[in-house]
Amino acid sequence: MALTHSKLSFPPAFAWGYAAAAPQIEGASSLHGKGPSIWDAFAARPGTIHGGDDLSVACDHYNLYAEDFALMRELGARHYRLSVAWPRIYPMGDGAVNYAGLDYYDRLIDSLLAEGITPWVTLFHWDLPDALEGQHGGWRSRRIPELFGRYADTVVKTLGDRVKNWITINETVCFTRLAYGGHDKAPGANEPAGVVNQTFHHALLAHGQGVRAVREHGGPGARVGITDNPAVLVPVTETPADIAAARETFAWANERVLGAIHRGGYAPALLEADGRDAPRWQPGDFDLISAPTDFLGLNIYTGAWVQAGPDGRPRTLSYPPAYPRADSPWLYHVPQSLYWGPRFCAELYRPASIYITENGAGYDDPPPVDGEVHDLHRRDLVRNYLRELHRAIHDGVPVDGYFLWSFMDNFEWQDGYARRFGAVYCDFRTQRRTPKLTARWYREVMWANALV
Ligand code: GBH
Repeated sequence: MALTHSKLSFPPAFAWGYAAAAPQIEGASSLHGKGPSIWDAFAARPGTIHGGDDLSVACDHYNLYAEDFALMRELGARHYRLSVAWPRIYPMGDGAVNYAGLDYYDRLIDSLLAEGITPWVTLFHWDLPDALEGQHGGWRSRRIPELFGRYADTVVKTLGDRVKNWITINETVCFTRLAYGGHDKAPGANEPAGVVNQTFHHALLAHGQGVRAVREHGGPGARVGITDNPAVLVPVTETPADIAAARETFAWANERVLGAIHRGGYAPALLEADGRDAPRWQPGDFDLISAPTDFLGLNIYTGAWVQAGPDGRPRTLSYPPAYPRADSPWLYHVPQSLYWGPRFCAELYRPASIYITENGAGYDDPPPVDGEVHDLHRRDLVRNYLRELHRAIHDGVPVDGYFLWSFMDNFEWQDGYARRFGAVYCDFRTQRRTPKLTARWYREVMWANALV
C-alpha cells in the first residue's frame, strides 16, 4: 500500500511575513525629538499597565533594527508589517515636523530593503501624540483626522518611493470604543456611547485621509487598505441555517466600521439602534471614507460561536469554562475564525484582495533553556489556524498574504511585557533575541509555501 503525503500548498506569490508596531518594539520613547504618545502618558499613570511596565525601552528596536532585520531574513520572512510613530514625526501632533524622526524611518526602510524584505507600513497603530489628547480631546475631535491627513502626507511623500504597501489605521475598535469607552486602553476615558460613536466616525475619516494621501503622493504601484479586527462569528455546524445565522450576526457586529466604509454610509438600522447616540457627519465625509481601496487587512485571533436558535433566530453561545484559550484570556482557540472571517468579509464587502495582517497567540513563555524555547502550543495554534486559511483560499476567498503577530515578544499594551506573542523570544533585560520553535517551524512554512 503506497501512502501519500498530501501537501497543503498556498498560491504562488502568497505573501508571508511578520507584523509588529512601533510603540510596542521601538523604545527610545523620548529620543531625538519624539513627543509623548497617549500610551506613554497612560503608562505613567499608576495601575494602568501590568507590572508597572512602560514603553520607554521595549525591545530597543529603535537602535537594534539592523540586527533585527538580519535575523528576520535568516528566519525566512520576505514581508514585514511595521508602523510609523506619529509622535516621532510630529512630536506635538501638529506644528513643525521632526526631521530626525523622518530620517529614522528612512534608514529603517533602507535597512529592511537591503535584507530583501518588503515593507508594509501602518500609519497609525494607536500611538496618538499626547498633545492632541490635551489640546483637542484626541479622537473625540474632528481635528484629529485632519491632522492625521497632514501627517500621512508627510510620511507617504518621504517613504513613498520605496514603500508600496500602506495600511491606514489599525483596529478601529481598539483605539475608539475600548480606549474612549473603557478604561484599559489609552486614554482610558470611560466616555458614554454618544462620544464613543463619534470617535469611530473620526477614525473612519482618518482612514479616508490615509487613502487620499497614498493616492496623491504614493507614486506608481502604491496600494492602500485599512486593517480591521472584525468580530468573527463562526457557525457551530457548517450547515445552511447556522452559516446564515453566523453571517447575519457578523454583518451586524461589523456594521459600524466595515459596513459603513463599504456601504458608503451608516446603515439605517444602526442609526436607529444608536438613537440619540448616533454619530454626526458632514456632507462629503463618506466620499472620503468610502473611497475605493486595494485590499482589506484583517487581524483575526479568535471568534465566537453562533447557531440558529430554537426560534430560528441567531444565538451566540458563551464559552464553557473548559474551552481552550491562550494565556491572553480573550484568545479562545477558534481556528475556523480564519475561514469564516475572511469568507464573510469577501461575501459582504467584496474586497479585491484580503491580507491577514495579524494572527498569533499570547503566552507567558518561560526563558530559553540551552538557547531553545519549545513553544509547541503556539506552533500548534498557528498551524490549526493556517489549515483553515488554506481551506478559505481553496474555496475561492481572495487571501493573498499572512503576517504572523509578532516577530518578537514586545509591549503587549495593558498586559505589559509578561504576555508574549513573539516567534522570537526577547529578554527585555539583555535585549538578547532567541528564535522559538515556532520561528523555526514558520521558516519552513514560508520556504515551502505550504503547511509543514
Ligand atoms: C492586536 O490587538 C493589536 O493590533 C496588537 O497591537 C496586539 O499586540 C495584538 O493584537 C495582540 O493582542 O475586551 O477583554 O474582550 C488584538 C485585538 C482586541 C484583543 C480587543 C483584545 C479585547 C479583549 N484585541 N480584545 S476584551
